[in-house]
Amino acid sequence: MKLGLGLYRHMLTRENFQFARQAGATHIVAHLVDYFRGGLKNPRDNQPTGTDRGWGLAGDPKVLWSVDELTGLRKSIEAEGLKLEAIENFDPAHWHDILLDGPKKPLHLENCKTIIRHLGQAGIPIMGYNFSIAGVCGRTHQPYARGGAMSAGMEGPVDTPMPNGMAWNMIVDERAFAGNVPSATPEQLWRRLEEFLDAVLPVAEAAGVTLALHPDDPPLPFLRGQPRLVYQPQLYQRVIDLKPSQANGLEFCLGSLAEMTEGDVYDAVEQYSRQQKIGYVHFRNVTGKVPYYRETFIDDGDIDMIRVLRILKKNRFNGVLIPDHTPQMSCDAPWHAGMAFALGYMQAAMRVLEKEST
Ligand SMILES: [Mn+2]
Repeated sequence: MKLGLGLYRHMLTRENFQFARQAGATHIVAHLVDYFRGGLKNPRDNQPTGTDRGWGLAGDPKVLWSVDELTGLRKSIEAEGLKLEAIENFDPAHWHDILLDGPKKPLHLENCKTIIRHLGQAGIPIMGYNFSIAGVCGRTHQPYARGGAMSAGMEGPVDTPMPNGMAWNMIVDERAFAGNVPSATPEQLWRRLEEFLDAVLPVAEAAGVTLALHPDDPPLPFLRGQPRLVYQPQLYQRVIDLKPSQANGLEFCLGSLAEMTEGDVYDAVEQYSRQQKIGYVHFRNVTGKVPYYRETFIDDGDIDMIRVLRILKKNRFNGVLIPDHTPQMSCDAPWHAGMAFALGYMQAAMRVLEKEST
């Protein structure tokens, strides 16, 4: 198992690569979508929050991440003694009509194929994605965590409809007509995923890139009137069985899995690591379940993180673990302090496990 750190787009700097290395990380997971164009409600030193209008404006629909850009990023990370393990998330500007089943779907399928090919050419092994119409939304930010640390949570169901022009909790069309995005059915959403996988999996296989699906965050069957895909642990199996392929993998978010109302997080770790389907792990902790839960410090939630590591080790998981989110710590660098705390805990736990015999 390897220790990694996820960095948002504006954090992809030499200083932050050094920070990751200093905390013992060997790998980076990079976000290339800019989630922070939404203004003051969306502080750049925390995970993205946003409003009913989401995280703000999506990227440039005409500009796909190029081989040069991806290769340059990989090299700048390697220059600091780290490896680039994954890119996390497609830009909604590039693929929203795959999620919405809109008129640009053929173009957007080509976009995703191109981006996956570019990752392969740039030597980046994993593309993380979150196949969600409404995206990561409906959460609250309050001093929920130990010592009054600011963290994310949920205070009940969110049914506010999604306005036209939005997808994946970002704005993809500023000039959209008034009104709301019509609700899809769960069957339609699964069909959209199947069409997506049919189109991109052969390309991913040829490019040597693994697609890794994040479960829904928050994991509710519906949010903002739209169905969601993986909101119970068993639904991950449905994704795997839908298209058997080495390239059909999971971005395994422990926090989202623990927030689910059914199943057991340790059983899920066992089930999916045994099948060797985990691309990389979001190693974070929570208390409670949807629609009432809170993100916690890594040692302070419902999940026994050491027990999770033991299961991953038993099943010979050899990929990367990243902290995903942490509460903000009270100091001049709230995000970095939170991440350093999580990385230190993970580092110690992994060292202890290495010394245990299996
Ligand atoms: Mn996650």
